[in-house]
Amino acid sequence: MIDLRSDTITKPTPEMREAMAQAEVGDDVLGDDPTVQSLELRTAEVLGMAESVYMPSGTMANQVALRSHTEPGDELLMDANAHLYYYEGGAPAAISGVMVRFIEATRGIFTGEQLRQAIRQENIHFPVPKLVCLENTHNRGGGSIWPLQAIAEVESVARESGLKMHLDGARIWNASVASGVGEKDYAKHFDSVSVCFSKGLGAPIGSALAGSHEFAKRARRFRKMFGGGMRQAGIVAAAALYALDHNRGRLAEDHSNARFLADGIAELPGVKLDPKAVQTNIVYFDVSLPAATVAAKLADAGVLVLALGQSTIRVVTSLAVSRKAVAEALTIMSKVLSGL
Ligand code: TLP
Repeated sequence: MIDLRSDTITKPTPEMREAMAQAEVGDDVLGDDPTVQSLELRTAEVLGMAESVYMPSGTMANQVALRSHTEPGDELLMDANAHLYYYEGGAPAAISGVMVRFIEATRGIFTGEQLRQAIRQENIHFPVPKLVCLENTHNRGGGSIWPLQAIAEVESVARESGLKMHLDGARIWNASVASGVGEKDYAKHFDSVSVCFSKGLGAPIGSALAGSHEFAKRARRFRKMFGGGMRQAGIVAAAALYALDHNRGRLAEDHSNARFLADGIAELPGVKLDPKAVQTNIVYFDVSLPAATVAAKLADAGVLVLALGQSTIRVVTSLAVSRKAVAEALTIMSKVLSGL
């Protein structure tokens, strides 16, 4: 099977497992795990933020961020395809009791002017706008990268109205490798940044949430409340630390494989795909038959993809799929789609 469903399917390599086996551990809820502490320091350093808090998942990191920044009844501003609204099980409403106001976006990206139009002036009839959320790279935007200038414009509008800024940076590593803009240069525009080690970086588990010391203190309290306080977590934090220090640079390979795949898929019958839109490791395309039917046929032939909606399919490259595997997947896809 060639698995192109996500970059979350990566498994720890022997070197990563060795780092896990050697990890010094302790009870992290009691503040005793040296490996978790090293990971939190190293992550904060890479992001240029004061502190970071290790989290079991990207979803928990995002939702702890929302809870830490808001009070029930507050309003968040984001695009309708943002992971933290679209894919997190209604958590903003269920956990933080907040409302979401949408900004129309192109591939997940909107302008400062659009944000300005969406912010309502103070009035007792309205919820209190609190937090602007961006996602970089943007998953449902097709792995799109927020241009730094656009982030700066959005930030300046947010600050004029006293709003805070959160970044879902699950794939900030991909954005940085592809754009050449350092993680720090993205992060400095935000009050909080969530990052994932368990996607393209290849760790089995784990995320982090970064911000000021004051923010991190609040985040630690909510992490515990949400059940995310972990004991000898160094065993998995060691994998994240290994991933952070060894697997960021190689993401360029995944991006080149995604472009190769996109160029090939765009030529197949019944497919709609603009290869120029592919910026990182995520490729979306439309098919003329129901996406679930196409995905099932591809699975029978040995290629796993994700059917999303009626006619859309997503494929993602990662360290789990070499150039050779990607080329083989393309040959299989060509046979299957030509035969439908
Ligand atoms: N994304 C997963 C699915 O949930 C869709 C994937 O396969 O892409 N932020 C972003 C931008 C994400 O893409 C994801 C996971 C998360 C947050 C959540 O991370 P986890 O799965 O660790 O909770």
